[in-house]
Amino acid sequence: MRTTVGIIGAGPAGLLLARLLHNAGIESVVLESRDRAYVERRQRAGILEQGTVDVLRAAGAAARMDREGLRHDGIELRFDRRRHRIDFPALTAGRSVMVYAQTEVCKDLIALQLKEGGPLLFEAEALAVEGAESERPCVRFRYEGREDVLECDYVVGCDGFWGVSRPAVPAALSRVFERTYPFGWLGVLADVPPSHDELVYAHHDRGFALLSMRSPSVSRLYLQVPEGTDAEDWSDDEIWAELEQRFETADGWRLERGPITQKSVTPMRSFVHEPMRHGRLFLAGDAAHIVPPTGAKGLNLAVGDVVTFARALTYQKETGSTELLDAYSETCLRRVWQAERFSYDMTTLLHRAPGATPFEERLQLARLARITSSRAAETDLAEAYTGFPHD
Ligand code: RFL
Ligand code: PHB
Repeated sequence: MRTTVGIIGAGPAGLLLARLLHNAGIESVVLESRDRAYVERRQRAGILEQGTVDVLRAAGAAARMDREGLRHDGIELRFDRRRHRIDFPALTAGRSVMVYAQTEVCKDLIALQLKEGGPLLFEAEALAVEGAESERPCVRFRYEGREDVLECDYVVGCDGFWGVSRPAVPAALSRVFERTYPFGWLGVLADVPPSHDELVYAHHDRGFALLSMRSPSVSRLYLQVPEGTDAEDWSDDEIWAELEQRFETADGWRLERGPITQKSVTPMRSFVHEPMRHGRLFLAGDAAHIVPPTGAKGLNLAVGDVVTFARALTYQKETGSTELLDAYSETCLRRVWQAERFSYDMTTLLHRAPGATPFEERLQLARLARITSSRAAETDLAEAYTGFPHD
């Protein structure tokens, strides 16, 4: 099998890249190790930056998002039993975000790819990327019980944190920057209308809590839990009781309960692999970097990477110049490090760190007070949350 761009992974990065390349008249093949139902059901991100929304629209992949997505013009920060709204459009010259789940973005892109695009093979597991330094890199993969080889001009590793692409960069050339956090998020989906019409990020002595949503009738809620917690250790009643305590306000706000349909624990990590390119192998999305979910940046970064790659390859095709492809890693990493910084700031601002000293706890409250009393500090948060424009 032969193609121009071999794409490993059909998460948001791989699927959107296939769509962007298709629109630019460039052939690709997508290999995905899981089956379609699994990819379409994996619960993850919920917030699309303004720039991500714009990219999906320009790619012709936004029809359902524009019907069913919920435009959000702000978030609420809650601490000390008080509520503080951050008004995005007022602080950022009109920018906002969209609540539209990653599962739905993936469903839309899969349907489009199968209808209009090149091959998208499910249950096709990439085993290794070979010849990244040559003119003809290839992907060895297993499909329908047989091993096969996909020969490519370029390989883009969109295979997430646990994929095979990143290890194909020689260890001597790799640099990893990493931080793990001594807590995770217990996330639940519940069949109950969200108790607030915007996301609520709550700082509390008992730990962080987040109220998000999937639709007007489905809530998505998260609780900070100790590292290594098993979701099954928490009964539904315990989860609701804990959420109630962490979200409690002085003005009598109420959290509505409903049946919990899914629960799982996510570890929290910051991770960057440099460089994001080796020869003709390019890394995109979670394959190259991870952010803790507090800043809602992971999916949006994946989108930024593949937009950068598609633009660079289109430029090469049109002008013969590899200038943008050569700048890929540097261009992406500028944005990646801003998202790392913001996600780290939001995480350390809002979580209770085990072992924090009283001094550090007071500093955390001072940071919250600063954001809620200074328009400059609030603007900084609003700009980063709604996302920096793609450069
Ligand atoms: P993905 O989605 O992990 O997709 C990688 C795909 O590659 C496949 N794969 C392989 N295929 C073939 N051969 C192999 N050898 C393969 N190995 C792996 C996998 O099956 C999979 O289908 O990576 P991608 O595309 O880079 O997308 C990244 C995003 O999924 C991720 O950053 C976000 O979900 C992070 N995230 C959030 N991001 C946001 O922008 N906003 C949010 O609100 C947000 N909330 C979250 C999140 C992530 C969370 N978890 C579960 C980590 C909330 C949570 C709880
Ligand atoms: C989500 O809805 O899953 C979500 C929203 C905002 C975050 C993280 C996750 O910061």
